[in-house]
Amino acid sequence: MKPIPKNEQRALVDRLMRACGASYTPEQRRKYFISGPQWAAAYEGQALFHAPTRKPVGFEDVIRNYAEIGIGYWSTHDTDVIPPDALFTPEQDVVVERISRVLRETGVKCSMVTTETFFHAVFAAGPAAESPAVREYAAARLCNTVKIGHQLGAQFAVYWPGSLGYQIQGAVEETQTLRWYAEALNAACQADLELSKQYNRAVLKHCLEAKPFEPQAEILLPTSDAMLAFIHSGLLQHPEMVGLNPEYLHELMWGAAPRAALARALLAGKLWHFDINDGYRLKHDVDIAVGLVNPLDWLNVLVLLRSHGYHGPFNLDYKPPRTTSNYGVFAVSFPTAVDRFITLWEMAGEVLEDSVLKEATEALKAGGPVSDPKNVREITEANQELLTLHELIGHRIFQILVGMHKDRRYFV
Ligand code: GLT
Ligand code: MN
Ligand code: MN
Repeated sequence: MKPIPKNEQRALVDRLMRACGASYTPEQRRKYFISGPQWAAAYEGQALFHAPTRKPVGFEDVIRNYAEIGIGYWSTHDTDVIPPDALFTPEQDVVVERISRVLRETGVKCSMVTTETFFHAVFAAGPAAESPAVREYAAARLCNTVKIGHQLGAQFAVYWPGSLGYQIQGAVEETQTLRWYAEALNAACQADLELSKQYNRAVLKHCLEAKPFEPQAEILLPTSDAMLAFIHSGLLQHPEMVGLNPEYLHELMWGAAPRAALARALLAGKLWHFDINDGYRLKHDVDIAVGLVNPLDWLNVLVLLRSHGYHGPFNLDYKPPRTTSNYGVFAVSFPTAVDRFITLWEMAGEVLEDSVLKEATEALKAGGPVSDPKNVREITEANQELLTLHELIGHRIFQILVGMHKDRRYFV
């Protein structure tokens, strides 16, 4: 093949995107509670061993592009949009007003705000550092984000305490650090109780997000389960205001079954917000777009969420790969991520309606007849043939994933 001239490359990408077909319209995409983070679209491809590969993109462009694609909601860190030195100054209000304007113009809604407590040098020892001044500043930042959330019409605030931990063991006393962290959350909830009255809005749903490793070497709240324990530890003044924002990959990273982690959050009534992406077990936080690594597991996750009536946001917390261009971020990366999510969500509906799966599941729940409830051999044998249905169920879900339940056939 001849080299593809630079000025023909976008047209090629567009043509092949059209050839993929099966994309949803912006109107169809807007029916789902899908949010696009500012930081995901603005990610420039940088990492510890990686120089940026893309140019900066501001919030106006991000929101306008989301609107065109049909991503109805937008989420942001405070410092994604307001430079750290401008926080708490009149410049902050100017930015918030500019954001409000572009949200109004595009019809995109701000669903979630979060505070960056991990990047700036002030958080070198974390947001619950020994220094009272750092802790006071961190708490003020959380409260300020709650205020911005109300000003922008958000329903959720997310907290990712990835820098709550240590590099050097023995330097940090864990119980004390967790108490200090709880104080910051308490301040944010207290501020919310006042601000929500002032803005005449419902309080935000405050959601903790766990990640097992990065950026600290050891993390004090590494999993969603650890966070559930923390919420109910007695340290929080308003545990009813605090729930979870699990991230699919963050559970996979520590070797968990994400679906089981989500199930535990559901049982606790704390599954409020969900970061959707994909990646590999026991590896670092690669934030690959939803469904590109584990589509079968994703389908099963969405079956669980659909069957439990989860109605919270699906936040596209992935990083467009550094091989994708600035143009590709909005031409390919976001629309395809949204469309795979919708396809998997609708497919999950088919799983729940499938007659084979229904009959198999009901039969398993009925079990085999037993006359002597203490006779171990009889109980075992009564269910032996039925248990083959577990594997049959797995096969059927695979068939649904590849469309064979709709007569799609693969001939040799
Ligand atoms: C950071 C992290 C994400 C969190 C973001 C919210 S920040 O990118 O890796 O998983 O959701 O603070
Ligand atoms: Mn996340
Ligand atoms: Mn992640």
